[in-house]
Amino acid sequence: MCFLSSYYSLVTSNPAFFSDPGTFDHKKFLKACGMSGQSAEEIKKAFKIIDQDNSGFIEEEELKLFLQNFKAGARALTDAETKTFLQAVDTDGDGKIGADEFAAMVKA
Ligand SMILES: [Ca+2]
Ligand SMILES: [Ca+2]
Repeated sequence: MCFLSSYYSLVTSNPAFFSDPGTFDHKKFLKACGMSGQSAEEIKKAFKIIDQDNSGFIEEEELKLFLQNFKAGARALTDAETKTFLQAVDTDGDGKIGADEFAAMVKA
């Protein structure tokens, strides 16, 4: 995924995201990752990778493991980080992130 192209710079310039609880900021993360410049197709692919059970939504549990999609062995997000992230992205309030909400987040 995109992520792969800018992945190394993301990991090396922001190691705290992956190791230090409480440091995650999805806006900074996506910016560092360079996802906003990705095509709709790339964004869809990224969504599918994060949607591990293929349900068509990123549920809280999948969001929690978000960082592990980028770096093997990365920490899980804390409950507080997961909730903040979810609330910021879940615009229709159903408690999970749909593909359209994901795309809107990436483009924001
Ligand atoms: Ca899912
Ligand atoms: Ca939603």
